[in-house]
Amino acid sequence: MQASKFNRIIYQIYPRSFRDSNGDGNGDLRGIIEKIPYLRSLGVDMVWLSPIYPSPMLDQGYDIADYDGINPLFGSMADWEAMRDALHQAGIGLIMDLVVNHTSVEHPWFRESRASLDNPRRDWYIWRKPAPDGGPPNNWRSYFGGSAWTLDEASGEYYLHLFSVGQPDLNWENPDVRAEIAAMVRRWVERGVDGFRMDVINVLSKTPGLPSVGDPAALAWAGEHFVNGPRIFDYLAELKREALDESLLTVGELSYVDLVSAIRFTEEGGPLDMAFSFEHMDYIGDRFAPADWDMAEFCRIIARWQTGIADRGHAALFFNNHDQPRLLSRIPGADQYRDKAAKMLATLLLTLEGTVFLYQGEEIGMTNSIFADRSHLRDVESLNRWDSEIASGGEAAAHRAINLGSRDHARTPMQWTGGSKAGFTDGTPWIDVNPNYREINVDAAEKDPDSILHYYRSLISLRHSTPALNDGSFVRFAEEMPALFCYRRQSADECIAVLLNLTPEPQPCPAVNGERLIGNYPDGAPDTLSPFEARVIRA
Ligand code: TEU
Repeated sequence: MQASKFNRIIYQIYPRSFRDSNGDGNGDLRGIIEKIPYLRSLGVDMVWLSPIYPSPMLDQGYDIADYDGINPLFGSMADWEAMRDALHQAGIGLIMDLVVNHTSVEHPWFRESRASLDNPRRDWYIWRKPAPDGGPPNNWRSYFGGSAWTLDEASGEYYLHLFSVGQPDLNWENPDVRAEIAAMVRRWVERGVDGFRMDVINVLSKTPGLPSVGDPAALAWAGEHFVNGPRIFDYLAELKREALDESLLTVGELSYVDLVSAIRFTEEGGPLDMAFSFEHMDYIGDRFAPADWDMAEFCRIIARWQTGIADRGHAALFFNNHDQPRLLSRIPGADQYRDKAAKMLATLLLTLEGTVFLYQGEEIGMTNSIFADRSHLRDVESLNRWDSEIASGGEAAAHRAINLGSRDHARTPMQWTGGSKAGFTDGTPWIDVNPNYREINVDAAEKDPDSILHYYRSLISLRHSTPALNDGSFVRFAEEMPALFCYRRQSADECIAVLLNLTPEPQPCPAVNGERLIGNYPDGAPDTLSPFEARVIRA
């Protein structure tokens, strides 16, 4: 079946950790080419590549120094073209990461901007004089900790960086900045990409005057003057008009977004095809000091978004990405039932309404890793957090925070084999391989007909061949049973029922008659679900 734009299944590759072809310890584009047969056999329709542009890698490539180049760490433009062509030959589309809220401090635009107060590019970034006490111009906090402002000693002014100190925010108020970004996007379209994942795309527009926020530490306030700012819809409409066409797939990453605004971004005629929202990941609060993971709450949020966005906007569905600890490691009881819990989560993800995004390693049930000390961490946010925990709580507090919340959990190398370095590299990997690679790897999963990997394949193929799973409405039932998540996907001529046990204990469940399409246990009693059991039934 030819998947419509919205029915595609998309696989996120974190290139530095996917496959290293030249033994330098860093994943690369030739490594991706090697693994195209694997992607094809999984049945995915597109891949999204996290950034591969030239970058000092302070934020692992989300700090871009040249929008039109390829980081030599990953290969050359010729390698990129070879990868694009090989993907296309395999029938797989290519989505590039568009990071335009900020550049790297190494970008020539920023070098010029910081060179002098009267440089023509001074206004391309957000510069302000110090507050009367000499401190930052307002109380905004960086997403990665500390003030969002850094003083440039040479000019005596501060620049704004919502992310790391190496990622100054572009000034989208300036029409030259917008024109230059649109031209850059057009160049990538001409190079043959099939879509864009737009990094923190709802924070481009800041409230004029850059007023301080109510309480910089409180999530509800944190983004008050830059999340969905006053001109955001104008900017994105302009970008769409100037650079994008309908054949491209656009997915926005929306920071701190609520349902109402997510719909505005993705409704018919809106600026984006679909959007990632974070309520189902962020309800635990601070990732490094989270509330207990609560599957009932997680599913309640999912159900609310499913029902709310239906027919109005379009959701990009995901449980894992390069910014999140592995979901499998967060769920109470899943350590005892890794295989069953991974398949239950897969069943949930692949039977919801929206466009499905998988993250590398999820399909073999990869888990969080262990970081012995600071020297094993690579992520700028984790390093910042380690330091602040050491200062306030000491070593034990730092370990606890990192083990719960570090983005590095998602960034350990893809586990291809049980051999040396998990078959990721012949060299020394840039970040340690998770020690569990001997049991959890693609090779082993290929050989086991009952593996998580084969289960993902079956689900992907089921979704591709079952219209109701793509277009059917979502209706929850048996809501009075908090240990379960049950829903129907209903289209004009088909009804699919999904029954999930969210717990590591057997649970009574409503009886649903019909043909069993897939499940993670052999057919059991109709009125009981085993630990983390998932059942999909054509009702
Ligand atoms: O992430 C945006 C971001 O802020 C996330 O860290 C988000 O807050 C978190 O996942 C919610 O739990 C994007 C990229 O995905 C990330 O890798 C970059 O570091 C960041 O933008 C800056 O470009």
